[in-house]
Amino acid sequence: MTLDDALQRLRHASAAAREIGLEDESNRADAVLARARERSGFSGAAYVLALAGGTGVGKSSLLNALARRTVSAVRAVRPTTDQPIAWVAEARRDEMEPLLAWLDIRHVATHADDDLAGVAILDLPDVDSVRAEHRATVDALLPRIDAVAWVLDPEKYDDARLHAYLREMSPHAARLRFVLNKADRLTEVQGAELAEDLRRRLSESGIGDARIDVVSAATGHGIDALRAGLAREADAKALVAGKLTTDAVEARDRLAGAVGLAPDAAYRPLIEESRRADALRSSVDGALALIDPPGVARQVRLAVLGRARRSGGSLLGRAVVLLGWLTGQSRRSADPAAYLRDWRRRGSLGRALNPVHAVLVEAAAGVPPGSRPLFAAALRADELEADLARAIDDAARNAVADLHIPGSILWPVVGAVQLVIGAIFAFAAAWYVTLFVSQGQVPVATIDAPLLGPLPLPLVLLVGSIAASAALGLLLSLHAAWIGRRVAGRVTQRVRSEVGSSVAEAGFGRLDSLEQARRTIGEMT
Ligand SMILES: Nc1nc2c(ncn2[C@@H]2O[C@H](COP(=O)(O)OP(=O)(O)OP(=O)(O)O)[C@@H](O)[C@H]2O)c(=O)[nH]1
Ligand SMILES: [Mg+2]
Repeated sequence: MTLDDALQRLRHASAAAREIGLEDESNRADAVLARARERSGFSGAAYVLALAGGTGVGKSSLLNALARRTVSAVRAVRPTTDQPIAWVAEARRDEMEPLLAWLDIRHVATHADDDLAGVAILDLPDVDSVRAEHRATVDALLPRIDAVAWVLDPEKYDDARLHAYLREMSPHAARLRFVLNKADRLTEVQGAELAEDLRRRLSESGIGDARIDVVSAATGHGIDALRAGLAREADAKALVAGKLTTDAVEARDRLAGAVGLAPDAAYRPLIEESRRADALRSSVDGALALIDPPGVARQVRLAVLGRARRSGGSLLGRAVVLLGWLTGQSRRSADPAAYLRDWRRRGSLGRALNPVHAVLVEAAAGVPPGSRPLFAAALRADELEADLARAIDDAARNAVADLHIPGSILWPVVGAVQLVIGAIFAFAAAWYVTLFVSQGQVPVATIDAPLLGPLPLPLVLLVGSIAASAALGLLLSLHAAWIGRRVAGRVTQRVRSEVGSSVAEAGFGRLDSLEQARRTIGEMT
């Protein structure tokens, strides 16, 4: 991976981490980005190699041996070196100045050795003495250093603290080398054995095939070979880019780890897709059981029928509608919006709540303990009940937001015919009243019906109007039922989709945005 790619990937990952509230992790990643930007802005003509190690191993002596003169003080009192000292090529000094200032190096010695012009060597304070500030100085400096030569001696080559340090630095193994100093105290065989043992220990700490020089700063043994090795590391630019790329990859891996993703493994959701789908389906089913789409459909059908009866009903039918309205019956049985609004009366939210709740708790448990509280807070599982209730309210409102109970131009026509029939019925009834009052003195016309013979006209009118009104009423009901079914079908479909999307958003919206961030952090470029 190129440095630009690694930085780009880290930038995206850091922004995604910040979006989901991983502030500290994101700040750390941004510090790596800033460091990379700063280091890239300085001279790439030479890389910076630090001599690091415990007190008294001979770091300063080694630098003096490389320089063939005293650059850094060596004394019997431990620890000796308090401040880092840089040893750079005279010709590069000015060019290196801003980089050394960035590293806060105040002591600079120069040399005229062209072979080592590509490397600035730092003698550092120790990492293990009683002076805690030495360790602090080194810890602050090391992340900015391009390469490190760990200096060890026969006593300190197997220190547990050293290996803990090295394990942390193992991703930078390509830019680490090891100098086993004070070889004059060992026979050649002992020196070789120690180097072999060190190689084995390093490999256990994640640094395979380590470069080890066995030297004596006191006698100069191995110093030329070490100098040649350092001179061979000619491509300072590539080395610096390699260091910064490794930093960026490591920082990205840390972010991935914080959201429960294994470094260099493909993205995996906290909750498997099928498990999430099952939970959503159960939750939507639970919500629909409360919303009751068949009940809503019934209300719609009755509302359509009511409207048909109001505009096309017989006189009797209209009276029934009016009565229903006056008693509030129609508002209870033919008001889909009110029926939807009342979903809470039809049971508890448990069936909708529990499947999602279980999944959210499981999701929060899927990230490392450090980020768990943050994920749990972001998922807001404890507010899920209120959120779901709100979501169902919204769905209930939206599903009928633009619902209007349709009419038909046929119905007023039927209504007018019903009025005429009503008038004929009233006329026939009045006729009978007249007959009754006149005690049969009024002559009555008859109509000859086949089979039945002559039938009195008022009777024909009376029975005929009742039959016609009933037949029209039946037709009206059938027509209204047909329209009602179509509207109810549309409404229930809408109810289902509104509930589906509202519950999905309320239940999984936050998990989905966390997953979106995890996906960005885990993205491989
Ligand atoms: N026998 C032997 N002694 C050495 C060698 N290199 C250094 N010494 C001695 O080891 C002691 C420590 O050397 P320094 O160079 O000051 O060690 P340092 O690692 O810089 O120590 P601090 O500055 O305290 O971290 C001195 O007494 C040196 O003379 C070596 O190759 N052989
Ligand atoms: Mg020293």
